[in-house]
Amino acid sequence: MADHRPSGAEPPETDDELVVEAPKTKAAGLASIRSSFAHMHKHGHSIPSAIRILGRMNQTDGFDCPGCAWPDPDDRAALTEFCENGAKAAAWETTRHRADWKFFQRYSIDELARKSDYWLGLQGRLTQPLMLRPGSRFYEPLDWDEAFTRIADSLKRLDSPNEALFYTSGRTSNEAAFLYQLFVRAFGTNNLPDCSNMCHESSGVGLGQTVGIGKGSVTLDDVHEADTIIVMGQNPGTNHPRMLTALQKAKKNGAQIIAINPLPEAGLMGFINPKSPSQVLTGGTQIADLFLQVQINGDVALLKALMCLLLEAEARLPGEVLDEDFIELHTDGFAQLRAHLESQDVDTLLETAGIARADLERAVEIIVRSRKTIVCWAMGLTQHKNGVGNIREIVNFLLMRGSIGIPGAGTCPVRGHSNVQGDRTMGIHDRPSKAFLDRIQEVFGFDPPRENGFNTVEAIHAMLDGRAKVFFAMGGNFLQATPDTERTARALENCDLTVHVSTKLNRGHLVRGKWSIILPCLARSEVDAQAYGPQFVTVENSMGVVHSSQGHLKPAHPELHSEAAIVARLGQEVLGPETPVSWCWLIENYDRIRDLIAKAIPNFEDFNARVRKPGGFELYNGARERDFDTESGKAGFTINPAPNLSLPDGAYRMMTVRTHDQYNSPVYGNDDRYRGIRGGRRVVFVNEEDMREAGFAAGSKVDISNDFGGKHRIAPRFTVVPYPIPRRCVATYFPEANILVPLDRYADGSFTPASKDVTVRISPSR
Ligand SMILES: Nc1nc2c(c(=O)[nH]1)N[C@H]1C(S)=C(S)[C@@H](COP(=O)(O)OP(=O)(O)OC[C@H]3O[C@@H](n4cnc5c(=O)[nH]c(N)nc54)[C@H](O)[C@@H]3O)O[C@H]1N2
Ligand SMILES: Nc1nc2c(c(=O)[nH]1)N[C@H]1C(S)=C(S)[C@@H](COP(=O)(O)OP(=O)(O)OC[C@H]3O[C@@H](n4cnc5c(=O)[nH]c(N)nc54)[C@H](O)[C@@H]3O)O[C@H]1N2
Ligand code: SF4
Ligand SMILES: [Mo]
Repeated sequence: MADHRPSGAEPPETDDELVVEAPKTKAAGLASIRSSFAHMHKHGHSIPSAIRILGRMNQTDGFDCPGCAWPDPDDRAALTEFCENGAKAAAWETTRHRADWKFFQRYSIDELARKSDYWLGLQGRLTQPLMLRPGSRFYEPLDWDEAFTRIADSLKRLDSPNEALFYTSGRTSNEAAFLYQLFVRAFGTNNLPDCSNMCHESSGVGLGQTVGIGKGSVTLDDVHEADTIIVMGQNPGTNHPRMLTALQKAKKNGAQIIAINPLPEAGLMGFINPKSPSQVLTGGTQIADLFLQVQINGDVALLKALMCLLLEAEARLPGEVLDEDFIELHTDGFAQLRAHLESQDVDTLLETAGIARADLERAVEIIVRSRKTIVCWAMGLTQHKNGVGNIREIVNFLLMRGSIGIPGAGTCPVRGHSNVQGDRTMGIHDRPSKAFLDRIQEVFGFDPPRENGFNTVEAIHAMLDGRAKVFFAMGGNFLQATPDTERTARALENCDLTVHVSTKLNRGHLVRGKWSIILPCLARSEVDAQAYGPQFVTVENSMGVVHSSQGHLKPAHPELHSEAAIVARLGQEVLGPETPVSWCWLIENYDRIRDLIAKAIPNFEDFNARVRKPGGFELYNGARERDFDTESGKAGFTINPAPNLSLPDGAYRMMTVRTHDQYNSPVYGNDDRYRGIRGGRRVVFVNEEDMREAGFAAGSKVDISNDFGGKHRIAPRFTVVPYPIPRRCVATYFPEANILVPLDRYADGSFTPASKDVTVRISPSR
């Protein structure tokens, strides 16, 4: 077995006191209020200051929560329209701590690499540009002018614009994203990998192919009106907590909820709304009416079995289950799907999924009550080799029942980062459509590059083999968000220059190209003052509502630039007289950027006026209107093979999930309250029967390893935690286990790394 040598690219093995308790069966409650304020306190805020900050979050005149992309209801609660994890995101961003130049004088990158991600995040906001010279182990301060000159020189020296990579994370505003993609395309490349590549890309591809739009079709009102809501591969109690309020409202209106997940996540089982004293007293409400404990990646088999049972039900109740009129008028390919389903053996499918027939029959009973069915999903479905197939099966299921484009029904991919959907709308895409590029050409008068750029997986390969030499990141943490941490680290180290535009220090800054630069930026909770006064920005939530976000806090440091201003400066320095726009003029007043967006991006006519309406406006969505933007103008049924889920002897299927105390790579704390974990992150959840068979006790120290593509990978010293998870399935946390996710195992058609289905072996630690 190869030795494991920590490279500094991975989180160190912290020796926190790990405490394991029974998992919770309900989310939120008073503990969530305590936790919100504890996190604000940890970042230096008194209770009045916490209330002042949180009270403006998600209000129409305030700033958009930097957490997830869940939409705001029209009837917002004054001062309290946020959840525990939104409060943590705000605390992390608005921290009173500062990682200034003295901090970087004190710690070398080697010392910083030995600190935990939690510790790095506690050090506070970055205040000035920093540079790491070749051979140096200390970041040193740099002035803004020199930073831009150096970056521009490196970009201009490249043999081809395609040797540069421009990554984006999903917090970037529409204004900054629009300018960024414009600059990158005017520079001459489509190399715009983004966090979507690792996230909902499979949703975008699967939905685009079948219903003609890569976004969900439902609104928040639809969720409230639905009769059945299926929540698959998603842990809303942690990752989209206010969704529980919407689910609760739907239940009050008569909806039944089916949860499909390998884990009985607390937020799927029950919810105690902390804002309701009666719920706090009575113990809240049950969320899932039916919990289907699917095995990891058993969803295609489950959905096929479900559709087979629906066909059987239709045979018993002709005309009541299928929506023949809709199928006839609006879809293609149903006959082939029906023939395919009729050739399937339901018992084999059920066995593959790990679901009992009686349970699935119960699901059918719930579903056939009404056509108002919504399917919500997130990473449990997209991050699989067959991630696109998973989404297409959901579409098959909805289409056969005509459950799309009517109130209370449709597709609901629940997005992650707060503006990840908007970034795509603005053109952050390594594979832009011809129509999009034509429009850029028409409006800006230059010929944008037409060939596809690199997505995340391709970008790592390009850095590894020297085809890409400059890596520029607009936010995010490319090192820890991507698979195969050691390979990604080598890829970044192979660059001539790495640049990170960031609010806070993360491990990605410690793995450096020959030269490395950090540009600190304003956060969206802060006042963004430009020549025409304070500016607001805009974002698009998971349901296609575009609205404004106005920061009101004093910037963490007077010298911080906004992301939009950083892009503009870069555009000016790099493109010089060849530039398609006057960058400085645009930055004086963001209305000017929005006027350009209105010209270049479909459905943004009159943007400045419409976005000033409190709550913003809803973008046109074809699928919502049954106006399917596909070649035939119809929605397409598809046939997707069920994956072979056999495992080699002694192997396990591992999913990497988030704890309740992290936002992707930023770690807010070392607890995962709902799953009963305190004080540690290096845990592996294992079924008790499997533990017995393998001879592991609770608390055993194990090494997790695998072999893929000729490479042996090992993540040492994890603690075994017995957990109600299906046999041969295990769960670990992201990013600790990313080292085990093979770079070249990704979703067919979307390149999304299969980080929810990693074959591993588990052995006692040596
Ligand atoms: N507080 C907080 N909020 C966040 C984030 C965060 O890190 N912290 N991240 C944001 C981002 S970028 C995103 S994309 C979202 C992520 O939101 P989620 O997708 O909810 O996040 P994960 O932790 O990856 O959880 C995946 C869920 O899918 C289940 N699952 C895994 N494999 C399978 C499978 O094969 N089938 C089924 N049916 N289920 C499966 C897991 O048990 C888990 O419940 O959250 C966003 N919001
Ligand atoms: N194994 C495994 N890997 C995964 C996943 C998984 O489930 N399992 N999930 C994937 C998913 S869904 C996603 S979305 C990616 C996330 O990938 P990324 O978006 O690249 O990563 P984050 O960890 O969200 O980035 C956090 C960093 O962003 C910076 N930041 C925060 N706010 C701002 C801001 O306002 N402006 C700027 N410029 N910078 C800011 C801070 O420096 C912070 O450290 O990870 C993916 N990786
Ligand atoms: S649900 Fe998401 S957007 Fe809403 S407050 Fe919580 S983290 Fe923020
Ligand atoms: Mo994500």
